[in-house]
Order: sequence, then structure tokens, then C-alpha cells
Amino acid sequence: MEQLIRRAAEILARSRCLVVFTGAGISKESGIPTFREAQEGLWAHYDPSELATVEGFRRNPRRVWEWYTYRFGRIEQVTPNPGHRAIAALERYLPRVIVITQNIDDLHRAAGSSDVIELHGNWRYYKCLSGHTGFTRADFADQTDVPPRCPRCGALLRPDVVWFGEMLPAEAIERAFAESSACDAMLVVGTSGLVQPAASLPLYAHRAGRPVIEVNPNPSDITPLADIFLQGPAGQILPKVVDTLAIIAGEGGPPR
Ligand code: BJW
Repeated sequence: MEQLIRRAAEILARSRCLVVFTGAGISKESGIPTFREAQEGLWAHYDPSELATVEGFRRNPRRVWEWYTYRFGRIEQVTPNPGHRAIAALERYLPRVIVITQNIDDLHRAAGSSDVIELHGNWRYYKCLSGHTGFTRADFADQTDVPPRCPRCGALLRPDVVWFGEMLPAEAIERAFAESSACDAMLVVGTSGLVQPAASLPLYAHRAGRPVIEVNPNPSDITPLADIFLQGPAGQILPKVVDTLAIIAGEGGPPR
């Protein structure tokens, strides 16, 4: 493992532009459950077709709203873990670090990452079924309806996250594809690589001939194309990668 970490850090040290692509696994050590892990994943206990589709929301808006209220209550209580902080620390050593995340928890920004592309939305925002966007909890704090109603048109409000069958925010996914094709290397952390179109981003980097480094305790759908697979929890592996990068930077200096 030490040698693999050294090789990974050497690749990062040579990168003028690094894309870090993350999934639910990066936030697990903060106390947020993943989706597809056999015992602990959310989808082992809840039905995604009822809770993460607009059809499920239309069938039972209260159930979906309450499930998200429960999850957001948990997100509100957690803080970034050493994995998030190590990713933010990469900016000390590399000229450009772009974080592309499937997570809605905003923990990369909380850790200090400055360029974060969110593919599946953000827990702080809400939109209505008629398409009005940009609401926060303050906008419906005085309502008693569950779910509350759009302050502009009265339609049902829902979290501004991407459910199955919905398009990803166009600007975010277009930029994600462009950055993944143009980066010098990609670091993939804590995703099963099963949900499209996000899961194809590492393929873009790989096809462009860029090294792909993966961090995950378990092999994923990304692992076959990874040049280096660092098997273990992100909160343990990533700080070691950054420590090694710091040593390399001290030896020769990072690209600036
Ligand atoms: C650790 C760790 C530690 C654990 N450290 N790691 C057939 C083929 C291809 C595609 C499709 C298909 N049928 C349908 C589709 C499309 C569908 C899709 O991909 N489905 C597949 C599941 C089959 N995709 C969509 O619908 C997307 N939209 C779309 O395609 O639009 C075009 C279109 C429109 C209309 C019709 C058809 C197409 C939208 C996808 C939206 C996903 N939404 C969710 C919920 C977000 C809001 C919320 O949070 O509630 O996004 S679902 C969930 O999955 C969430 C995640 O972002 C996403 C990805 O999951 P992730 O992050 O990879 O988590 P896990 O749990 O899968 O993996 C965790 C990993 O962490 C594991 O590997 C662990 O080992 C690891 N780990 N501890 C590091 N300590």
C-alpha cells in the first residue's frame, strides 16, 4: 500500500489540473449513509422508486418530504471528515483542483474546496413542481403544509436534488464532462460507479489517456479502468496521499 500511495502522490504532483470525482463513500466517515452498501446503504432499507423519483413524490409527497427532512436533519449535524479535508488540502500543492461530486451534502465546500461541481443538487435548496427554483427553508418557515407550497405559485415544493429519470443540471454535467476529458489526472473516491451519467466521467478521463486513481474499501464498477486502486476508507487513505504529496512538493516543488 505504501508504494501505491507513493505512486498515486507522484501522479498528483505532476498534475496541473486534477479532477476529484466523489460519491457517497467520501461522506460515510462523517456519519452519512451510502446508498448501495449491502447492510448500511439507504436502498437496503428504502425503495428508491418511492423516495427518489418524481412519480414517487406525486404518489405520496408527505412521505418523500418527511424522508428528506429526516436525512437533511442528519446532514445538518455532521462535519467534514479527514477525507474531505485532505481533498481540500490538495489545493495547497496543485494549481487546479476541481471537485465533481454526486453528493448533496455540501461537505466539500465546508472542508474548504473552492471549485465544486454538484451533479445531483444540494440539500439547502428547494424548487416547486412547476419549476420555480432557488428557495431555501427560510422561504417556507412560516407554513404548516407538508410539503409546503411554492411562495410564488402554490405548487408543491420538493428538494432541489436529482431523482431517477431526471436530467442533471445542464451546466454542471456539461462542465463535468469537459473537465474530465481535459484534466491531467482523475481521483475517484467513494462511488459505486453505477449511476449514469455521472458514472461515465472516469471513462472520459481514461479515454483521454489520463491516469485514474481510485479510493474505495471495495472494488467498484470504476476499478477495472483505474490505474491505481487504493483499497481502504477515504478518511484513512487520502490524508496519507496528501502527506506524501507534501513530501514530494518539498523535494522538488509542485507545478505552479
Ligand atoms: C467508501 C467508504 C469510505 C463506502 N471511503 N468509499 C440503465 C442503464 C443505464 C442508466 C440507466 C438505466 N436505467 C435508468 C438509467 C438512468 C439512471 C441510472 O443510472 N440508473 C442506474 C441505477 C441503473 N440515472 C438517472 O436516472 C439519472 N438521470 C438521467 O440519466 O437522466 C437522463 C434520463 C432522463 C430520463 C430517462 C432516462 C434518462 C439521474 C440519477 C439521479 C441519482 N440520484 C441519487 C439521489 C440524489 C438525491 C439524494 O441524495 O437523495 O443520487 S440516487 C444516489 O445514487 C445518489 C447518488 O449521488 C448516486 C450515486 O451513488 P454513489 O455516490 O455511487 O453511492 P453508492 O452507495 O452507490 O456507493 C458508495 C461507495 O462508497 C461504495 O462503492 C462503497 O464501497 C464506498 N465506500 N465507505 C470511501 N469510508
